[in-house]
Amino acid sequence: MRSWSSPDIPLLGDLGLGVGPVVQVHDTATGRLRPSDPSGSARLYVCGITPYDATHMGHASTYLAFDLLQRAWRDHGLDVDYTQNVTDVDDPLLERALATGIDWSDLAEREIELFRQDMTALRIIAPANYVGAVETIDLVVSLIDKLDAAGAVYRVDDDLYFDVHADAGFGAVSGLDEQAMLQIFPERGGDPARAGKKHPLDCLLWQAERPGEPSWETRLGRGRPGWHVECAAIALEHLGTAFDVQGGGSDLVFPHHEMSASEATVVTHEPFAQAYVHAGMVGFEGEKMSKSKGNLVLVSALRAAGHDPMAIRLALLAHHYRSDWEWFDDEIAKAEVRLAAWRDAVSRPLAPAGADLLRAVRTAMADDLDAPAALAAIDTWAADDSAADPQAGRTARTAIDALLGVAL
Ligand code: 5CA
Ligand code: ZN
Repeated sequence: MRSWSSPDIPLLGDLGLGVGPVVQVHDTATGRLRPSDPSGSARLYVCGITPYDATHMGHASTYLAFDLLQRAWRDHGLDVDYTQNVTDVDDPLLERALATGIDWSDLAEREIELFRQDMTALRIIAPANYVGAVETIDLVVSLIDKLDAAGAVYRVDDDLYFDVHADAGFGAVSGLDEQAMLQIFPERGGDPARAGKKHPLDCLLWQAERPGEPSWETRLGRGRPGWHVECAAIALEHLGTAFDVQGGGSDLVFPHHEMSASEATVVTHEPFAQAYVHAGMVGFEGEKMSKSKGNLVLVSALRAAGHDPMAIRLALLAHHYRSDWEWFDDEIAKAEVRLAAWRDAVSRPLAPAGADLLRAVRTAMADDLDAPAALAAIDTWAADDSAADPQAGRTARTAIDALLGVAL
């Protein structure tokens, strides 16, 4: 489906400013920082929205994290091959459509368009491949056929399930034991208690048609894809195996990323991704911000209230992507003060030399995307009134644009 338009990203290397260091990112599967320095393009898959109640600040924070990763990769001289999905047919979307009386595909289209507008306003790099589940039915069917050939599929009534123990490495992404998995599974779309399953953790691959719900005629019968296999199919098709980073919020570690990885590995006999990178959860009023709870701060509402999208971006950048944090309404006012100070600072005819600042920002961002450290370095530079260098303001403006995506 149509993506959105990416912002222009200055290449600091082309401006004679050298290249940034190798990027280190935290991999959930190993619990360690790992260097991410592929030869050729870096391949990135980020799990996209389920399009209802888009775009809240939790979504924005997660997509910003992977925008920062791409900026750091590019600064190191890499090209980036970026794919994102849209879960445009799934239970929560259909439930919301039913509850509001809006056609499910109209609801999805409306929310995807709002998401595109919010991402554009926040200057978030767009995926080259932006792919909906409803565009992916054939790919899913063919992946399920391959899983079946590998002996990993069984039927419960007319639905198809994945036998998670077909993958000897099941559990390697989350590192959770079975008891912990069993606790989380039903909270995140799983159905451990369904009669007829071989193991409670086995997950749905294909759901047979239910009355009043959308379905597609395929050689598996009339139905629609399960959630995890959608992302496995899209990522394999557009990025291949062992791509560099599988990304999303930490609520996707289990079961979603665990299941997608196992389903892909059973078919390809290769790792799904090299690293699993997860953004922390943004909360509001004491709980995780979520569509199902309704405690949302929407990017579009902040924009409609007249807040500069660059201040929204700066408010998000003030938190490390891996931390869980809570949104408070005064965050935007603080970001507006910082934005104004930075705009003044880069406009000075003479400013403190920019080389140290560039080094500090690059070092921070290559070290697991430490945006708060980068912001602190820029604050220090902006507050320093030892005017010396006529180029420094321009260098700082360009570096802040390239590495943090903030247009001053
Ligand atoms: N469509 C699936 C992924 S395939 C999905 O999780 N959709 S979503 O709309 O619920 O979330 C979209 C992205 O935002 C996911 O990466 C999710 O992990 C992330 N996300 C959701 N809520 C929050 C939150 N409160 N804080 C940070 N990230 C969040
Ligand atoms: Zn996904």
